[in-house]
Amino acid sequence: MKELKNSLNGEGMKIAIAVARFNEVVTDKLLSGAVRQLESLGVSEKDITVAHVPGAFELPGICRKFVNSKKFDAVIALGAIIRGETSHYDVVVNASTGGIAALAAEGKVPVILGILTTDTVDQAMNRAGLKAGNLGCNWATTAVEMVNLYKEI
Ligand code: INI
Repeated sequence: MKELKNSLNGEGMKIAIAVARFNEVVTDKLLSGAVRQLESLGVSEKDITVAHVPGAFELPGICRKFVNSKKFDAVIALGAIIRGETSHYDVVVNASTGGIAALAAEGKVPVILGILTTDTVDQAMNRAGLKAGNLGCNWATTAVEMVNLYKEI
């Protein structure tokens, strides 16, 4: 049996992050958590590219552009969709998460689903570092782990 090696060494990796401005008070925190964690895993600041888009609905398109550019080892999509703020919550959730999932499943490079879906701003803030840790950090870790795993195959 051969078991593939897992590693959290991000040295030399080029990472793209797409982040939605909608609910920026939350997504700013996700972004800084992700960047901080990438750097702590060895990714150089100059190798992190960030694109800001209006909302989570725009994330799948820009992430596809990042993937197709072949310039990045992984792509992270960051957003916050809050039910209290919108009547078309379900439309935005389904379109953004479905688009990211479809892109990720193509398996070209790891595409990380970093979209919070919550009922309230408080819940989102808690998951962006106020109480429960910053999920942006977790998603950055997932990106680095998956890049190394893809390289093993
Ligand atoms: N976009 C979000 O990222 N989060 C939301 O909670 C949200 N709400 O509430 O509607 C939201 N809507 C905007 C959407 O993502 C698009 O930017 C817009 O529909 C234009 O395509």
